[in-house]
Amino acid sequence: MATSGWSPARVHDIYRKAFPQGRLVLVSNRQPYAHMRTENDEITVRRPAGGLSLALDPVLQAVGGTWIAWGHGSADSEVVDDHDRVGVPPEDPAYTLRRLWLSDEDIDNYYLGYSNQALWPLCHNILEHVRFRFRYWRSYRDVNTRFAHAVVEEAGDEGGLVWFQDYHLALAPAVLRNVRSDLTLAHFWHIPWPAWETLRVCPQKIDILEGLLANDLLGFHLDSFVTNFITCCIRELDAFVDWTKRAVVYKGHMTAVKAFPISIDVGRFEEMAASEETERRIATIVERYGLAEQKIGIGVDRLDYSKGILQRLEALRLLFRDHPELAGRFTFVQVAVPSRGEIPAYQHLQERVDQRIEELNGALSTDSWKPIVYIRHPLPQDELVAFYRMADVAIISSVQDGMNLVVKEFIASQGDDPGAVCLSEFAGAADEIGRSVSINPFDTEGFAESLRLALAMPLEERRHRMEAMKQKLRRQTIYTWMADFLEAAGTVRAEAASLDLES
Ligand code: ADQ
Repeated sequence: MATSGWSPARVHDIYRKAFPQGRLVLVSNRQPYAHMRTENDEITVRRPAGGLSLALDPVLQAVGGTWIAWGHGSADSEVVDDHDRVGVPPEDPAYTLRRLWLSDEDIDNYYLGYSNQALWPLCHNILEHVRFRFRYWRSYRDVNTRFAHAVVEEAGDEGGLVWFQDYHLALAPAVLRNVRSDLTLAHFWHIPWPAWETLRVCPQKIDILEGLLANDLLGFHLDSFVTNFITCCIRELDAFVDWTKRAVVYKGHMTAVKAFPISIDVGRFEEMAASEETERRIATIVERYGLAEQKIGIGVDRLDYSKGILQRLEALRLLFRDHPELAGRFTFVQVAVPSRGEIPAYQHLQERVDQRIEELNGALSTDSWKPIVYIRHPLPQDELVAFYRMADVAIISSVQDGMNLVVKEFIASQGDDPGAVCLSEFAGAADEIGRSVSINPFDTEGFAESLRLALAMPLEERRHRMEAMKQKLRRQTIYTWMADFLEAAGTVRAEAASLDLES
């Protein structure tokens, strides 16, 4: 298997080659472990079911160092020492988790406010949901400053890398740069970067750009996001740009801005999917939801307006309307985890999705069949894999998405009788995957027709397409992503030093 040979240990070697002495400090909003007090008054440790924290944790375990994040577990504050640190993983500590505490006001304003009602919709170009409030911004600035101060306390004196994750922390690099010019600062932005025409509506755009330009390396999923970011720097800051190197020089400091398309632990998904346990799970699922002799479609999403779930339901409505022969023969399984439920736009979305599914099921169900199985809670990864593996078609219909890992998880989970992939052209993954059935979620009729074609796709064509997609995916895993990023972080300051930045 082409993914073999990549492992946390190899990423460790790459890190140590780049930073022989220096400590790795990773900074993210979410933490990799939460300590929770149970009803029996015991403390348990909760780990995320999937996502980036799960993928980065083995690397931190291999490299050592510190992870700084918001401590949101109900017993988090009880297990830390006087410096808010706790060793993790709890059973055999390999690195330090440094927790930062947020008040309810911080959560409302920094997290639910500026991060998720200003930057998230702005970067996804969904301006109807953008809310700018002074109190959101003040809190975002304050929390970012506190994250930066925590880094100062954790970074040690040997240089090393500070690696920021995502849009919650756009200002922290600039605060840190002012006090620790010896550290290499790098940032990965997990969501799209918008065109200048969109960014310009943001009242704090200059601070955001300046915050990110304090990094030595800034990563996005796609080169188109890199281009958007650099264009914003030219339009707003009059920065000097070397397009060939994808480098921005601003106030005498160079930031390399590069694309690093993120991926998943491909080998792990392939192994899970091929296991006998998965076979057993599939049998149980078929039984539980009455899916025998059905064509099965699958959608797995956080309930977010960027994922195009309503557009997908509308395309399904047209598909069933125009192809009544599918009644009783095709079931769509929507697994949707409620997300950011305190925000009105998300509450509204949840209501509309619930209502549309109820309407569709109400109008079309028979005694022995309903068109949509709706699962409204997170599933463990091994159960998700079973759903992926049994499906005949996956629908990913994002109206805008940085990458989208679900499609990669689906591909890695396919076997000899693979499903077809209907993938929005507006998901970053569309640039990567090739050979999917491309859909435009804004063109509902075209979308429905693509679904019909995908469901009718002969086995040989599905195999052919899936093999091409798998080959590509195996070359780009979460480990190659980390290795590429860390290698670039290791050389970026030497590259900057070779330029005459003052001229
Ligand atoms: P998201 O928008 O959260 O992240 P996405 O790429 O869609 O992420 O991945 C979602 C993850 O959550 C997947 O690993 C999936 O398995 C898991 N998940 C979703 N629904 C689930 C459920 N019901 N039960 C269990 N697990 C579920 C952001 C950007 C993306 C980018 C990622 C990574 O918006 O564009 O791909 O970061 O950089």
